[in-house]
Amino acid sequence: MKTNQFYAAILITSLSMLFACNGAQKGSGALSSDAASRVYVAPGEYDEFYAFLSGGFSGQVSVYGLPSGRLLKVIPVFSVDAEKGYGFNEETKPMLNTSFGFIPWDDSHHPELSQTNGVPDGRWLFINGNNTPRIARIDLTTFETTDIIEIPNSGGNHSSPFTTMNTDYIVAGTRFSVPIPQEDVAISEYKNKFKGVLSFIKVDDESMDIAFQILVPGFDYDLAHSGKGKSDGWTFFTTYNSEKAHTLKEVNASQNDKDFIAAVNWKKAEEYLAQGKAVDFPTSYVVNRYSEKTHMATSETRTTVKVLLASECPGLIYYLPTPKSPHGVDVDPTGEYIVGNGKLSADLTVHSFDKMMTAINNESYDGEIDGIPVLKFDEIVAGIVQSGGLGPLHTEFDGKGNAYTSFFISSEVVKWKLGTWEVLDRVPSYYSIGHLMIPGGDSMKPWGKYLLSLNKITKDRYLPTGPELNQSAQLIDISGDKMEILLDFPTIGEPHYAQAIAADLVMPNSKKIYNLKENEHPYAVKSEGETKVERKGNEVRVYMTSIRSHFAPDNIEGIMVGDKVYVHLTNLEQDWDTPHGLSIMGANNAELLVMPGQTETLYWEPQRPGVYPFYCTDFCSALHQEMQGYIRVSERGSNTELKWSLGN
Ligand code: RUQ
Ligand code: CUA
Repeated sequence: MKTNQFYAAILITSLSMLFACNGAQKGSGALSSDAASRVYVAPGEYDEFYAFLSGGFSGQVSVYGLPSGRLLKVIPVFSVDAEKGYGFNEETKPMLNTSFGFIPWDDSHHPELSQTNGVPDGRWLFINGNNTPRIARIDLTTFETTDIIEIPNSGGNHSSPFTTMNTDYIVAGTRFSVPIPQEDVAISEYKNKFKGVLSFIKVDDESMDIAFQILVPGFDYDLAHSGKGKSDGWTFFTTYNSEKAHTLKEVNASQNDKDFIAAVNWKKAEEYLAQGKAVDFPTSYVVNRYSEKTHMATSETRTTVKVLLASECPGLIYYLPTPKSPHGVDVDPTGEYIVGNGKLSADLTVHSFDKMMTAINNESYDGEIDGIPVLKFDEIVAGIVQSGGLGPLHTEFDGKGNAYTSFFISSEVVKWKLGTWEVLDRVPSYYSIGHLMIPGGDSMKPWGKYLLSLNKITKDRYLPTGPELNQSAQLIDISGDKMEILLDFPTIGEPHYAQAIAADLVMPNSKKIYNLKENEHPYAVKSEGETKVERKGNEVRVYMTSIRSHFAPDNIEGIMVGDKVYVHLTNLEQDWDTPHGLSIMGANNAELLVMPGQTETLYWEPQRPGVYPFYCTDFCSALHQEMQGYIRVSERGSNTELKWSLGN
């Protein structure tokens, strides 16, 4: 199809979709009669899967149970969260530090579960921050964010944080190329000065750091997936804008018939690294880690990063020509097929890993770009899925030889067969699907029972809520030959991507309390007897405890206007699900929500003399309403004695 014909097709399809949306009739939405019973999880029963949905512009991760679609938790990651005090209390503020300072918001796109032998293992969930390039790790024993690492030399951290099959690395590719190192240059210098980097981040139990970056041509790097099985050792990144356009990109970056999938041999990169081929680039990036022992996060600034220059490392990268500005790149469970989802195309191009290796051995090149060989298209293509739909974005697999692709423009999920490339089934999405997700569907062993369609537009699916409607997810049963829609549910923010895992791989490890005896917070107290208030100059530290249903101390006097007051609250409870909250009237801050055995700190600068109540915000017992106290604030320089009490 010629380009303008193609755009005409897009236009027609989009328009017809719009009419379809507006014309939808309510009351006729019923599905097969037993759909409801198949998503019904009776009161007191558990869901079969944990699903982790990105919050997009909310910066968070939300956890749902599947098949019920019940919201289990919202995990604060890249955005401050007043509900949990994340980014407001002293302990978690450092999590949001970057080389640009404290950044309380980001745009999170792709949750990614850690894997062992190519299968999600339930240890960690990673997610990227797109705007100020970052990657976070969430510990799945606590469902809390434990690490956030900034990615230097990057702009728009989109192709991230996809893992290798043993979580050797998680990766990050720059969506927007930028001057590297950053400098003040004319934007029209794009073609000469702007470059991309692909980052490989090493992960272990205690830390995350950038092992190396690879300097690559100034394209846009959109998505990634690593090889598995026989293709382990390779990571594939899609590129668009191989035109290197810097203005009116929607037209100028869509000129070339084919862009590329960059196949990166990271085992080769390790060899080059060992040979000392990497260059130390001066830079600045911040690594933040929350310790479960001290209950505090700390930030560290790193000042160099190891960079391999793709042009000087033969065998490190090959380009796989792929039609029409590919978006997602997805590797099937066997590791043989690399699916390029050309978002401006009707067809889907599937490359063969074996053929790629043969082409590399035979040096079947179609020229090179900045020293990176371009492989001959015809020699690497395994097959083409024809007329799958319009505007393919992402593909996942069911482990039974089938693939499922989201088509944004024609707004549908299409099921097709690996190897024969025939289309088997299609089901509409409501509306404009982006990613789709099968539990384990990008791993070697998918749980091929359900598929979640993550939709960009909601329109008329729910009761209207003014101009803004929540985005929407749609659960589809893929266990039979025909796909069946079972359930719609609203999401929080924009669920770009999601991951899901069998509940029994996570549930047994879920932590119930923090052991109070192991609490190494420097301002923790382990009993009411140790509680106290200390003044040093105008700095006041309150060592406070909570237990049903009182704080100790509960009355404090002798605080002055302009003091810097730190209330360190240790929750003495050692029972599951017994947090206490703390809020102080007039504190320019959020509440604290302190888990059993944990210590958190509320910072407060009292502004006016008076007596200020504080109270517990989490309904914790029959006497929760009694769980309160007072802080007396006197004029600066007054001689009110510093004293505190409980029970008198
Ligand atoms: S995106 S809809 Cu992953 Cu941010 Cu494809
Ligand atoms: Cu403690 Cu309410």
